[in-house]
Amino acid sequence: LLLAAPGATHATAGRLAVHYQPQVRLIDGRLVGAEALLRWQHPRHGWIEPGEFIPIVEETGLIVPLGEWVLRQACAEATGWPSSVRLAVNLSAAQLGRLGLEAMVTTVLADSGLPAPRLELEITETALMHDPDRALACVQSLRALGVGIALDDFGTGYSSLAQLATLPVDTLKIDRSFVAALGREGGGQAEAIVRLIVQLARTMGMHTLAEGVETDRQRAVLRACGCEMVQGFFCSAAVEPQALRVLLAQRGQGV
Ligand code: G
Ligand code: G
Ligand code: MN
Ligand code: NA
Repeated sequence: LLLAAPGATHATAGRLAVHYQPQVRLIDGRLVGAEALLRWQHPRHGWIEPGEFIPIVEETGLIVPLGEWVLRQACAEATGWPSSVRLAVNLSAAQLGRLGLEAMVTTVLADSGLPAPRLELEITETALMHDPDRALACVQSLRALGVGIALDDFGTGYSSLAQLATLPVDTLKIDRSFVAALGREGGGQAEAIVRLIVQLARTMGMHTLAEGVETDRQRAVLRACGCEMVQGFFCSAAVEPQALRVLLAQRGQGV
């Protein structure tokens, strides 16, 4: 993996690339954003999903330079998108705890020319709870730059409602485990939870985005629940930058 890292030239390690998964607004089907997702193209094993290597990268601390590289790539790419399309980038817990994150984000935005409000940084509930005070200060400083904050995998962590109320979060990303159960036998409980999350988000002035939407049935239930945006295989898997540009040209006016 080290040999696949940016700047390395070892021929057999393959290369890292950033792919983009569309985020679609339910009321009009418009493509309103895209999440940057790291991919490792291995010469023999093909595309390797980050779930398989991000944990290792986090253990070694390599996630800090790699995370910066992803942000740079993605911000540069997003400057070519219509201004109505936002870019979402994942931050790991290790990045969140580091001094200098705010300066790094400021520099990358300035270098790319991407306006801060077009960037949304995704933080998992778990990463926030690791050191809540520090995370809160960090999130506040990022928001002061004008960057949006999304709470990733929401509903799977243990953040209390009191903590949520103090967090300056723009978007709740409803975890795919709830979405997977929607429209299925016994999916009523998941639907009730989704409704509660949407209500909670509204009360706190946050947007809602459901992840892992795979079927039209799920999309319809989510819409009925008042969820604003969806992301998942039903709309599109993460695609290469060029393919996203094609989607934006074709479907930017409605999917
Ligand atoms: O694409 P896949 O489902 O395999 O992604 C698995 C996990 O890897 C997801 O939780 C996703 O948030 C994370 N991930 C993907 N790209 C990045 C990245 O650039 N930085 C960080 N920190 N996590 C990422
Ligand atoms: O945790 P995070 O949301 O950052 O992870 C995003 C990952 O989820 C991506 O790596 C992508 O491969 C995966 N993913 C995207 N859409 C779907 C989907 O509809 N179903 C499932 N099971 N996984 C998805
Ligand atoms: Mn994410
Ligand atoms: Na997620």
